[in-house]
Amino acid sequence: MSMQVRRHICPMLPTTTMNLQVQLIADFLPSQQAAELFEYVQQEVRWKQEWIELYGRRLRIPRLQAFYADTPSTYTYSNATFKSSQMTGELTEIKELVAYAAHTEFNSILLNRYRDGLDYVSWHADNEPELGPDPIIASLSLGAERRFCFKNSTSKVEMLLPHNSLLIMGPDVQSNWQHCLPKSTKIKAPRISLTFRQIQGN
Ligand SMILES: O=C(O)CCC(=O)C(=O)O
Repeated sequence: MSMQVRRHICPMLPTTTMNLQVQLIADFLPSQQAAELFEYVQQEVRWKQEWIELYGRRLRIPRLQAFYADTPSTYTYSNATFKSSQMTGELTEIKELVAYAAHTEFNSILLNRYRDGLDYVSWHADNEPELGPDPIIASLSLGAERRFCFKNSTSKVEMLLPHNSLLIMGPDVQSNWQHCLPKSTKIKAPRISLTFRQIQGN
């Protein structure tokens, strides 16, 4: 699989709304490469449905996940600890393209697989200590289009994340906003997100 970013064809769309520092790049990869990557991650990634502890109860996370890193590492999220799988050549290639677009470096990818609209992620910020202060996080969407929401104490912002779009959340987003991907009973098709992170100390 050989991939290129078409930044000259698909410029970054600045979406600075109410001081929400995010950018959404449409058609991030050429469409054939996006389709191949979607197929690759569906077939080759080691998907697992983990458990979390919430208010003293053990619950299954409402989506499948996988965690890949350049060097062996762990990532703890809502009391669930992910041990990394070794980064693959295909994932490294896409990681480098995303790092170039986001003007930063990433050493790990947390992947989420939403089997249909009943899978979701609830309100949270990616502010785990492993990410260090003010992390830049980028998320590549493949498959079904889903709503994505941000909120802080005064505002709520919603956007759609279509297939093959790259959302870049800037350094102050995780400290000032929470985000979620809500349920939708209408959506029957799967969606996968590859979320790119820089784990500190690796
Ligand atoms: O699926 C997404 O685009 C976002 C997932 C998310 O919020 C997360 O992994 O922290």
